[in-house]
Amino acid sequence: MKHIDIINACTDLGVHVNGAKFGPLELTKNLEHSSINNIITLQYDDEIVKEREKDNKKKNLDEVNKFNGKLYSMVLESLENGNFPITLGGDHSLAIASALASIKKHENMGIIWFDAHGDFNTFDTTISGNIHGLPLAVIANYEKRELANFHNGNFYNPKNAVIVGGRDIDDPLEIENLREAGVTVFSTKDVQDEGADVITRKAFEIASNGTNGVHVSFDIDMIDPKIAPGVSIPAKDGIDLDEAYSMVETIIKNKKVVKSIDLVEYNPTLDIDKKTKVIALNILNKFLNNF
Ligand SMILES: [Mn+2]
Repeated sequence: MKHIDIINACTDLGVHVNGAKFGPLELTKNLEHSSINNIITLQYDDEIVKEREKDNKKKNLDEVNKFNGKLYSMVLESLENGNFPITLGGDHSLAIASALASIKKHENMGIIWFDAHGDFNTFDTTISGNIHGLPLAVIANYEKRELANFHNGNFYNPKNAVIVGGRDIDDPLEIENLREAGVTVFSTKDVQDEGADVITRKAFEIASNGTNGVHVSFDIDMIDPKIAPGVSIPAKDGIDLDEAYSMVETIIKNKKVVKSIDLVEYNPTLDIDKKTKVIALNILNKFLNNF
């Protein structure tokens, strides 16, 4: 049954490294699957010159908001049509739009953030000024001032927000943000010690507790960069491929509660021998085969 909408969110406005904007089209250019209803592409205006200066704490703020406002409408429309949206990135700032569109539709949701990074900075605590370091804080209503101006619905309760695979979280300020908000963090070491399936099941228990569903945001940089080098901000000593695929299987086992998915941060310009592309396509196809 054709019911999955793939939304290509071709952006790298949220990070000073270029190239993630080419990820979605690289993944979908020859993609065919009986589950796909539609493949929709959103690109930003090529005239925009991205800000790369280290000292700007709000890089590309207006352009990120403009892009996300359009993306939010596209994801919401897919949900309103009764379809299942998979948003392909692109840098992780796009999840502000996709996750908030999903909670706009479903009103009360949890979120699982598979990521090497916390993405829980605010404009006060960010070191880089890259907006892809803030989305989970925005979604969880910890930093919403300027980055969710297109959204008039609920936010995610941090008590139903879980990070899986974290290992590169800014010390001490971002860690303090997460602790103060009450977000659960399962580190890469937790995954290695307890097993990917166990940790992912725990994440679903927390995210689905008292909610109408779960948004899954899967950042490919959670995987070790030796295995998946095509990402903008690699963090060493990541999880291995068996663990990543085990997480995907557990996501699929919980598909009744999963309402929407992101697959983000694949950067073709930094990939080596298409290693990361193959992994991203494997994960995408597992979702297409099972949702
Ligand atoms: Mn991320």
